[in-house]
Amino acid sequence: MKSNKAFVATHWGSYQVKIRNEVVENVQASRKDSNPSFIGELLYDITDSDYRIAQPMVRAGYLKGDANHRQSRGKDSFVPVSWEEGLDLAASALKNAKDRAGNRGIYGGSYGWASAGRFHHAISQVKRFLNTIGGFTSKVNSYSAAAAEVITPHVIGSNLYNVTHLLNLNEVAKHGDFLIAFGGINEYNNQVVPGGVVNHRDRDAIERLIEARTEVISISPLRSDTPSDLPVEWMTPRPCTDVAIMLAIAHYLETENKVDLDFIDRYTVGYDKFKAYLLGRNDGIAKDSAWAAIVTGISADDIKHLAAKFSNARCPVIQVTQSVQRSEHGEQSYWLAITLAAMVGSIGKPGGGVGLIANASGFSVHGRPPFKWESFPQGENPVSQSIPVARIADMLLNPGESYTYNGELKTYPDIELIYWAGGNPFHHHQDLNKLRRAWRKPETVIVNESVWTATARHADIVFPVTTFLERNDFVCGWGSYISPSKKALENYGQSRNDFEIFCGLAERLGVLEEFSEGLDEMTWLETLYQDSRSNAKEVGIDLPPFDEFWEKGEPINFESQIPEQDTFMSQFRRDPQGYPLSTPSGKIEIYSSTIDSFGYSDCGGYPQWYDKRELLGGSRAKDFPLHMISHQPRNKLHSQLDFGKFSRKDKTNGRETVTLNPTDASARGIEDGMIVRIFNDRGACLAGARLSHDIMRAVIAIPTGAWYCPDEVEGPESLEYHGNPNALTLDLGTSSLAQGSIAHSCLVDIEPFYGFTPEIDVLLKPRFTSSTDL
Ligand SMILES: Nc1nc2c(c(=O)[nH]1)N[C@H]1C(S)=C(S)[C@@H](COP(=O)(O)OP(=O)(O)OC[C@H]3O[C@@H](n4cnc5c(=O)[nH]c(N)nc54)[C@H](O)[C@@H]3O)O[C@H]1N2
Ligand SMILES: Nc1nc2c(c(=O)[nH]1)N[C@H]1C(S)=C(S)[C@@H](COP(=O)(O)OP(=O)(O)OC[C@H]3O[C@@H](n4cnc5c(=O)[nH]c(N)nc54)[C@H](O)[C@@H]3O)O[C@H]1N2
Ligand SMILES: [Mo]
Repeated sequence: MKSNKAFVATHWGSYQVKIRNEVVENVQASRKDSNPSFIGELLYDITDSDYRIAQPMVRAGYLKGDANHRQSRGKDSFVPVSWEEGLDLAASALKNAKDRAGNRGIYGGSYGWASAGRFHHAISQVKRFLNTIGGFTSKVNSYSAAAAEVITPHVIGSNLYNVTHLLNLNEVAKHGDFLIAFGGINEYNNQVVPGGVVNHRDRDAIERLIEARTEVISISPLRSDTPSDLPVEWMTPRPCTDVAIMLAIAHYLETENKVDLDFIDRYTVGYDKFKAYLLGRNDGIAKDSAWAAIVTGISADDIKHLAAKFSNARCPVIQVTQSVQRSEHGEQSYWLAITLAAMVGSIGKPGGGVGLIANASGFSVHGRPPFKWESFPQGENPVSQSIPVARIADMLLNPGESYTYNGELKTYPDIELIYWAGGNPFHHHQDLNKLRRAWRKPETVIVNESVWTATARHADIVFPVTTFLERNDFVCGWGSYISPSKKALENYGQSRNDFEIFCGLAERLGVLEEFSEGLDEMTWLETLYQDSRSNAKEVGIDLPPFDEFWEKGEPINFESQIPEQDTFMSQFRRDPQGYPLSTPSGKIEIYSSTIDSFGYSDCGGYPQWYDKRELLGGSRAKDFPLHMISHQPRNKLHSQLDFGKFSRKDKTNGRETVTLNPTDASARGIEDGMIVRIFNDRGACLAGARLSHDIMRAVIAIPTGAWYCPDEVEGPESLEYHGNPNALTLDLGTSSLAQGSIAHSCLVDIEPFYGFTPEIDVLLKPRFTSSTDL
C-alpha cells in the first residue's frame, strides 16, 4: 500500500486517516463529530519503530530455564524468536501450568481498555481462548468504579451501568435548577467512551446548562474539573471527605424538616435507622455542619448554605464521579448520593435525582441503544474462581489466604501462569513496588502487546500485536452510532492480530476449531454485525445489511429510530408496586439488611462516615502532609501511546507534570518547571512541577499514564523516573464489601530534586540478546 485512506474508530472518536508509505500522514476527525477529541493527534505516532514490538520475544533467563529465573523478571534482556518457537514455548507453558495447578492456576483476568472494536477486543479474545482450554481464574468489577458497581445493586437493585442514564445533563438543563457535582463535570474525561464514540455531545449539554443558568456547585480539589465557561461555585473540601458534606446536608434536611417524608415512605426502606445515625443517637455525634467542618475543612456556614440551597431548589440534582468512589470506603458516597436524592424526593423526576458515574466518559449524554451489540463471544468459563480486579497483588502474594467480597468468604488461588492481552497492569495497579514483588510469583507471564510498555517488559513471552489501524473491525459505543474501522496499514513488523495468536496457540493445544469456529476476520465481523442487526430489528431499528455498511465505510447514526425510553426509576416513581426495584424490599434501601448481615466493620447497614488511613487532618498527614490526586490524563487514554508527541508535549522536562498550589510550593522551595521528587513510605517518583492557584492547598495532582520506569531498587527506597503516581498509591480494597481500587486515597510529600536526572529508559528499547549468545 503506497498511499491510501481509511476510516478508523477508537474509544475517543472516529477518524479518516491518510497513509503514505506505511506512515500516518493525516488524521481527520469524522464530519459527524460536533466536538472531536484531540487525542486523535496521537495516531500520527502509532507506527513509531522506537516503541513498537516487531517480533516475538522471550526473556533471556526464562529461555535459558534458570532455576531462579523469576527474580530477573522485569530486569532481563529479551531474545527475538520466531513465531513457531514463541508459540511452541507458550503452548507448553500453558500445558505445564494446567498440569501443575489446574486451570485455576492460570490468571486471565486481563483487565484493561485495549481497543474499541467488537471483534479484535483483546480481552474477549484471551478469555475465549482460555475458556476453550478449560478455563481460568478471572476477575470481577473494574478499576473505574468497583465500589459503585457493588453497592448500587444493593441500594437500587440495578447494575450500575444500567442506571448511568438516570440523569442526563440535557434534561438537567431543561428541568433542574440546582446541581451539586461531586468531582466536577470534567470535559476532557468526556472525550472517551468505552467501546467508541462518533459524536461527542457533552459540549452541547454544557452549553445548554450555561444557557439555562442552572446553578452548579463543583465540589472538587481542582478548578479545572469544570469547563472554564460554565459559571460554577467552586468548593474545596479535603479529598475523600465528600461523604461528610453529604451527611451534613442530610442532617440539615432532617433537622430543618425539609425531608420529603411522603417519598421516603412510599419509595424507601430504613430511613429511621439512618436518621438515628445522623442525629448521633447511637454514637453521640450529630453529623451536622459543625462536625463536617472539622472533617472537610469547609466552614460550617458554607456547608449550611449549600444544604439550604439544595433543600430549597425546585428540582435539585446531585451527581458523583467515579473518582469520588475510587477511595477508601468509596461505597459510601454512592449510597449517600442516592439517599440524599431520595430525601428531597427528586429521584425519577425528569432532570432530577442522582447521576452516578455521571459526567465521565460521556455516560450522561449518550444514553444506550435499546438492543445488544454483539461482540466476540467469550464462551463459558468452567472455572468459577474470580478475584475482585484490584486484588491482583494480594492474590499473587497470598495464595490460599482468605478474604471477603460482597458477603462471601473467598480464597486466593495459587497462580502458575498469567496471560495478559489488552491492558497495562504496570500502569493501572496501585503500589507498583508491591506489584513488582507479587509479579515474581507465577512461573510464566505471557503478554500480547504492540508496544514496549512496562507490562511487556515484565513478561517472559511477548507476542507483538497489531493496532486497530492494521485490521478490520467495527465499533459501537454507548450512543446511537455504529462505525466501521478499516485496515489502513500493513501489519507492523511480524505482528499479528490477537485472534491469529490465539489460533496459533489453540492449534497447538488441539482446540483450534472450537476457538475459531473455522471463521476468519471478515466472516466473524459479518456474523457479529448481522446478529446485532437482528437484535436491532426486534426493537424496530433498521440497520443496513453488512455489505452496504462496510462498502459505505462511514459511521451510521440511527438516533432518529430510537424510541423514547422510560427509565426504570421513572416507572418506579409512577407505580412503585407495579414496577418494584430488584432490591429485597422492592424499594430504595437506605438501610440494607443484606449488607448489615455481612457484619463488616468497614461497611455497615446504612451509609456512614468511616475514618480513613490517608486523609488530610488525620494522623498520617503529620508525616506526609499533601494529598495526591492521580486523575485521568487529558491528552491520552490511560497509558496508551504515551510515547507520542502529543502526550509528551504536556510533560515537564520529559517527566509527567505535577500541579501544586504556589503556597505549598514556596514552603518547599519549589519553582515552576523544576524537577521534583514526590515521596511517601511506599515509594517515590520524579515529576516536573507546575504551580497553579486552580488547585486547593495541601493537594497535588498528577495524571496517570506515564509509562512506569522504576530504578533497580525495590520498596520504599526506590525511585520511579517518569512520573507514574502508582509508585506511591495505596493497594488496599475500598472495604470488605467491594474490595475496589482506592487510587485517590494517598498522602505524600514533595521536594525539589537536585540529583543527577536519570534517563527515562522505559522510552528506550529494552536490551536484546541474540539466542546464540545465551
Ligand atoms: N493512580 C491511579 N491509577 C489508576 C486510575 C486512577 O485514577 N489513579 N484509574 C484506573 C482506571 S479507572 C482504569 S480504567 C485503569 C486503566 O488501565 P488500563 O486499561 O490497563 O490502561 P491502558 O493504558 O488503556 O492499557 C491498555 C493496554 O492495551 C494495549 N492494547 C491496545 N489495543 C490492544 C489490542 O488490540 N491487543 C492487545 N493485546 N493490546 C492492546 C495498549 O497498548 C495498552 O498498553 O487504570 C486505573 N489506574
Ligand atoms: N482523556 C481521558 N478521559 C478519560 C480517561 C482517560 O484515560 N483519558 N479514562 C476514562 C476512564 S477509564 C474512567 S474510569 C473515567 C474516570 O472518571 P473520573 O473517575 O471522574 O476521573 P478522574 O480523572 O480520576 O477524576 C476526576 C476529578 O475528580 C476529582 N477528585 C478526585 N478525588 C476526589 C474526591 O475525593 N472528591 C472530589 N469531590 N473530587 C475528587 C479530581 O480533581 C479529578 O480531576 O474517565 C474516563 N475518561
Ligand atoms: Mo476506568
